[in-house]
Amino acid sequence: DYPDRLNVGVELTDKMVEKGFGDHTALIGNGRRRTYKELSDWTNRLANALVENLNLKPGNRVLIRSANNPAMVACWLAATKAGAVVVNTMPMLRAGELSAIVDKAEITHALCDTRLMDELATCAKTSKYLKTVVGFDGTSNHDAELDRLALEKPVRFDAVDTAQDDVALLGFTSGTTGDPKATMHFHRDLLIIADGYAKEVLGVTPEDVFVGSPPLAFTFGLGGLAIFPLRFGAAATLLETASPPNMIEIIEKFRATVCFTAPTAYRAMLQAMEEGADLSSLRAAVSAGETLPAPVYEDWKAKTGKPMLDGIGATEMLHIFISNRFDDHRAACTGKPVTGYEAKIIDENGDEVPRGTVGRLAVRGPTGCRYLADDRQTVYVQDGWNITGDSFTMDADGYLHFAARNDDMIISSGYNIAGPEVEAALLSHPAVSECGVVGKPDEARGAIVQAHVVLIEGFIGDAALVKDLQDHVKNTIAPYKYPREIRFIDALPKTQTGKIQRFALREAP
Ligand code: 3SK
Repeated sequence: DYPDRLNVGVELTDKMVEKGFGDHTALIGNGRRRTYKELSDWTNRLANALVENLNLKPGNRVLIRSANNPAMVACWLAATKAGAVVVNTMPMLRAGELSAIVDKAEITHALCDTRLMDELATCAKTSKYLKTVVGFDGTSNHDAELDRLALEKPVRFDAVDTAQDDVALLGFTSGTTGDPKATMHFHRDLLIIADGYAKEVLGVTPEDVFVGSPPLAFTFGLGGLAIFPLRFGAAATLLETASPPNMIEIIEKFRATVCFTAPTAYRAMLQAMEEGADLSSLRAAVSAGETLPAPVYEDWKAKTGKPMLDGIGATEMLHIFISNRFDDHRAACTGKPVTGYEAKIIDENGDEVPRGTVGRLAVRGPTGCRYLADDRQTVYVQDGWNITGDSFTMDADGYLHFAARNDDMIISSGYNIAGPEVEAALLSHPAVSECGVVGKPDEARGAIVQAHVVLIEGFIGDAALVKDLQDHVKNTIAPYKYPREIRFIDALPKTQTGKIQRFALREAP
């Protein structure tokens, strides 16, 4: 239940000060710590500058371009307080990708870390929408135009009186297909994910300190590294380069308690623990964005005595909607729906399949997909259910088990083979660092299983290793699933959010 008039920017700053969190640490990053009071003042000054100097109007679409840092969070909150619809973007985007977003979202204003200005300036030169571009200092030294404008402004701002169902955020997703879509999320949606998943599953308290790697431009990161801590008076540490060693340093230094990252980083952390890293402060290790291989889950449990919380989310749904729980978790299992969400497994006709049968995952709940001006809306939402594009089974006890992205299913000689299952088998071989498995068209079989493998340093990709990997898969899962073709590559093609671009592997010569 949320009031009709609701501004999520105010809820996460000024309201937290009113609730008594003024002196608590809110953000840590770039060598500085900010309290909730400082964050509230900072965002109010910025919002005054956006309105008075940059003529920002409620409903204007504002693009923010930055790596994860406190200034990016402050800009997002300030623009939200001023009633804007925000599009957070990642630093790696080039002018062409930025232009596609600017055109699709009809962006009028852009707030950009001055270190990342070039590509945005190129995009603005030819844009019919983007007329106002202003720099901020991502290093928090307040040394750029927007910072200087803000410093002269009062620390009070009359936030725009938005409705709970006004759009606050556009989350862009290129998915694994490369064709961008914008998903609209209301002010209330940004609180629902905190009051649902973060409260129910993680039990966040003001004592928590968050750390993690997903970009704030990705709703996984915005939730996990900004909304969840700020909603409960906790602290967020923000890292511009969130490599495993940097995350470990922060965990040790600030005794971080909640970590959001993907299995590949957890594998590196497990290795670092062998070498003495102290991750004992972590009480919650959230894994999402990629399938969690059972060995990583098992290893984590064995080394830390705590579960790794695997979950699945989607930009369309805003955040995680199915998850394991601290007191109810298992390997190779995504868990059960977060309170408020329902899930079912359906066939091509939309009928529910028997328990244990692979089908398409359909979910509904308090958040859901609303694409901006996109025909794909009617594909994603059918009869009020969101069809996420993932294949799952639901077991007799109602637990959900990931099988594959629908387009990751390989049909070979009449067998349905889930690419990620073959990947998990390959990953349990000591020579394999990362891998992506796809179907390669084949006259006799329809498709064959083709694996693209990145080796751990020191291993040589020769015929003997191919045979060894094939035998290893045959001994690990049903033999018909083994990769008939194995290619060794230096790195996997990935989306900016770290997901394997299987379409690029399929297209590889
Ligand atoms: O699993 C994902 O890809 C995801 C996407 C958006 C938000 C949260 C998550 C975990």
